[in-house]
Amino acid sequence: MDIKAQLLQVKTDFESDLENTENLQLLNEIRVKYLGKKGVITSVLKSLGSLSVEERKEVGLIANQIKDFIEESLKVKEEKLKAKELEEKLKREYLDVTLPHSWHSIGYSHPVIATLNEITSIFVSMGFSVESGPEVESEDYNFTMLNIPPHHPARDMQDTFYLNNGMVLRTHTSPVQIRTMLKKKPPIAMVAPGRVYRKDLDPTHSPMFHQIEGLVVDRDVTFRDLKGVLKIFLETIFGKDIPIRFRPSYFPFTEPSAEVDIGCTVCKGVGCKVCKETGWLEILGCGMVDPEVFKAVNIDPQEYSGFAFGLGIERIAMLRYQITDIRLLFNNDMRFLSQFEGIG
Ligand code: FA5
Repeated sequence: MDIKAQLLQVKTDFESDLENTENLQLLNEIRVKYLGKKGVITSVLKSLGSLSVEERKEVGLIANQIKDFIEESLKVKEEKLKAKELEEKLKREYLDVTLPHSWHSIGYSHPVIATLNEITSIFVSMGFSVESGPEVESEDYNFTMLNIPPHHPARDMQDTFYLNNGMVLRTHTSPVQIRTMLKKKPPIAMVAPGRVYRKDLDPTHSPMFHQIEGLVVDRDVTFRDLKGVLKIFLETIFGKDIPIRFRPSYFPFTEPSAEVDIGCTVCKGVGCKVCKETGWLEILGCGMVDPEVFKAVNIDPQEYSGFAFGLGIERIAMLRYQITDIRLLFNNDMRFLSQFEGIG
């Protein structure tokens, strides 16, 4: 076959190769096959040297036309294939923005923690600072410096977990009163939320529960101040119309002492199982700081006076959400807990 015929054959072969090419990788192989260094066109062009000048001109012209044709055709096909690939990719990666999204819950506060945070923030809004202390506490801070000497029967009021090393699991948040008064000089207005422990287990008592302690120490602090602060707090949390009563009581670290009752939130004072038919619910303990406590932390009781209070958080959460068994709060049953989504 002469060179001209060869070239025409090359063109025909190229056209059929191109026709059968359906992706960019094959297209590149065709480019190499026809236009590469060792490609068909290059080798035809190299062989032109063996021709006469006339023939070389003629064949050279045809060869270059075919080369241009191949280059142009490759370019057009490349664009087509690229467009096709893009279209397929878009189809493959189609995103239906109207589909419902998969649900990931972001979590929410436990009803006890939500109540604790809410109570803390009410006192913070009245100017109280927030203090903390350890859950493993010395007997001194948990009892002795709070005017409960060793072997005093008052220690039995709070069934205590004793540890082997002579420490205790704190039975109340009151030791944070001692820690704060040792650390800070009056005026003091602080609350101390935290976990406490007692050997207790029944529908209204748990071996681990939460308390929040309050302490105010300054010159001329009176029982009226205590009543005012607690009234604001209880009305904020239970509503303006909540009946409140102060009942004389006894705590070794306050004198005089009181317990505060609110009108039963379940029966509205008529009498029911929750309030044991009394119409009232005990909500917290409080009183004026006993001079013996001031002496233990080197604060002069002639110069300063103060009040303190302590309340159980679970008790408040149970009243607010009408929970009848404290153990529900600690079983971690999602059917129970999920009812509190969005409360805090
Ligand atoms: C005290 O713990 C005193 N420290 C409170 C106090 C502080 C009085 C400052 C005066 C001045 P009491 O033992 O009553 O007091 O406990 C306070 C509250 O903790 C109770 O009213 C009750 O709501 C809650 N509480 C007590 N034991 C448990 C328990 N086992 N489970 C859940 N809540 C409890």
